[in-house]
Amino acid sequence: MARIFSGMAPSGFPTLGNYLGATRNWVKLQAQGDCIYCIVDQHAITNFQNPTELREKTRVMAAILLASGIDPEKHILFHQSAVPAHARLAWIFNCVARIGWLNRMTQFKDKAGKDREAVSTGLYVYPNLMAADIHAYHATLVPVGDDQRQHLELANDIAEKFNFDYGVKFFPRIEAMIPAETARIMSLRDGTKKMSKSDPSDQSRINLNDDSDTIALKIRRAKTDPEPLPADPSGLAGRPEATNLVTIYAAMTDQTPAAVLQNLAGAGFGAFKEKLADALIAHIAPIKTETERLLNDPAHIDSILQAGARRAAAIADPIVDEAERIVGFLPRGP
Ligand code: AQP
Repeated sequence: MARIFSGMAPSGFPTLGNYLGATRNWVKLQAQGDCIYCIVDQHAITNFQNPTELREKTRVMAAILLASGIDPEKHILFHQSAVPAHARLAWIFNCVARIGWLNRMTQFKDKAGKDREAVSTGLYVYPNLMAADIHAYHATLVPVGDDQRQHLELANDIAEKFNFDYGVKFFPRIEAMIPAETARIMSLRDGTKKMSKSDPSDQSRINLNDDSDTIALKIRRAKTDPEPLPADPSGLAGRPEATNLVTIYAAMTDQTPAAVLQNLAGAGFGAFKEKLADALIAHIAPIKTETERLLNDPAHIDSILQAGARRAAAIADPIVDEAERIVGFLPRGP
């Protein structure tokens, strides 16, 4: 059976972008392989996190993933910092990856902005830790959104160079699983920017723990243009905000964008936004209710994550022990 790995950073509350780009696939993939899902708190601190809030966001993220349908009995759900194998392998990968490779990472350029000298070194080597997250399990399938494509290519380059430098065939190639139509959900305020949980504007995104009134308001305020909905997707060219809302509605109602437009051609955005808000609320409200129920018992959430971490470590430790042996470290001992 294929081993599937993916992670999500508790740098905010999960958004509709995380859900459509990643989580919804994570849930479906549970029928197809052994899944290891990781709340990557070590990635989250590449930007400063208030410690109390980080603990809260980690638990909320776990609760939302469980409420969305992740099964922690059949599969593994845990927090990254609880399995030291990730950091051990990341250090080896820091020494394998080349600075030139990291300099090409567009996510670093986007996140660092103009102030490159002032961001953390963790943000710079983040893709090496992400490669370690995956390779520590010899996972081969990685469900992610389109924004992570370049990082996965880098993870393959690192594995290839490790194998070449040490004359081994130790790390397998990994394959990205990127959903065709919802690979990149965009901000509600700017259709050219990805929807992001750490965007300073809460109005730019739908959070999976937003209540129904908040969802309706955010959709009413979402940026659009004055044209009605066209009859087919070609009429959305050059209209990023309209495209984004149609993509979201199509995903929420399990249709293609073309089918949505066939049915709603000529409708104005006022009426369309009401339909969209209703579809989102119908989908998100049950997740929010279950999330709140789970959050009433934080100790139970912690125990699920800790049990997951023990099972994750049992897989990763021997693989990372072997990687350390290959590079020439003495055994850690019992
Ligand atoms: N807007 C998006 N559309 C589609 N997929 C998305 N993902 C994130 N945003 C979108 C996918 O969600 C998974 C988890 O992402 P992450 O938490 O590791 O970090 P990220 O990609 O950097 O997501 P955010 O929301 O933008 O977080 P911050 O604000 O912390 O940077 C990934 O599979 C990602 O592709």
